[in-house]
Amino acid sequence: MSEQHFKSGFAVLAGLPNAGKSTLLNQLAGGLLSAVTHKPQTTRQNILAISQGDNYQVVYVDTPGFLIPKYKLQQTMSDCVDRAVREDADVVLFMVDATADFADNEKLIAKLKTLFCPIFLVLNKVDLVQDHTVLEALETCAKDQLPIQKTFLISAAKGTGLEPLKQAVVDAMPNSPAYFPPDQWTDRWERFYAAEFIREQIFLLYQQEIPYSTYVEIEKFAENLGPKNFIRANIHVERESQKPILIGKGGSMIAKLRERSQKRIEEFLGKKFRVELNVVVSPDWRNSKTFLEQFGYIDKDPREV
Ligand SMILES: Nc1nc2c(ncn2[C@@H]2O[C@H](COP(=O)(O)OP(=O)(O)OP(=O)(O)O)[C@@H](O)[C@H]2O)c(=O)[nH]1
Ligand SMILES: [Mg+2]
Repeated sequence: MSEQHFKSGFAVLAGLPNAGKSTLLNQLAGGLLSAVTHKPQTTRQNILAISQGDNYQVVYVDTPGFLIPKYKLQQTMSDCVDRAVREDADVVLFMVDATADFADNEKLIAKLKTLFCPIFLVLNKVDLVQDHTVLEALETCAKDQLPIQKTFLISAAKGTGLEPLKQAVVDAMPNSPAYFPPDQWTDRWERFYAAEFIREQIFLLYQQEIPYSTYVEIEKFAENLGPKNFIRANIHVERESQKPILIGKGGSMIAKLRERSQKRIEEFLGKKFRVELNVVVSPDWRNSKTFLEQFGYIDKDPREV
């Protein structure tokens, strides 16, 4: 295949929190690259998954759920969506949970209206919809407001309806050489995934504000040291009062978290790890520019370096 006919570009998944973007990314990537939980606002940063074929390379971009920011961390999440749809996208996959209220998409639609790239409507969770007319109504509603080029009915969780979507995405890619080396399947490294999967387990294990108030920092990632590799992570919380909740009575909760995180990391990285967790209070970090920079959610201001 000559370079001339090679297609490559970025397909950006955009949608409200909980629409199923990360579930779809994982299906498209054929692996568990992005954290999925039943709670909204699981994804905090853009995550890439690279899909390769003989004559194409599609870079799928999972973004945080679109929301109106209430605190600085949410502002950085919203900036991620903005950057991905405006600067990167060759096609936007507008993901809609077919069981949710479509009217909630109003602000996201206003943003998508300003784009020049093609938009595909992806109606997700169709496995939960009995009445097909609901899907038709959603499509009509979306088409009334946006220049939808194509519509796909999928169940990301069950993996149905994905082939036509994948093919349409490849067709929408411009002629371009590949952006990444052929054996690369993500832009993130093992440390990032270790932190992300510990965070995923926090989302699954704890209630209310705790998941939203935590940041996971990998303090040490050591491989090839004896029979087991070793990860030490600091879990940052916002307030002193959250520390005992995270730890639980007699350390029961943190022990459970450690066990589940270790299992998840081992599955993903395909190696044995010993995981050690430590809880640290970083006061009001979600609203602190200094902490958000330190945690990598915002780039450091070069004038201050
Ligand atoms: N029944 C059903 N559930 C789904 C489907 N796709 C995703 N889900 C569930 O919906 C929930 C949210 O999925 P995610 O993939 O984390 O959603 P997201 O859009 O990435 O959410 P944020 O990262 O918070 O923006 C999870 O509990 C998924 O298992 C689907 O096709 N059918
Ligand atoms: Mg997500």
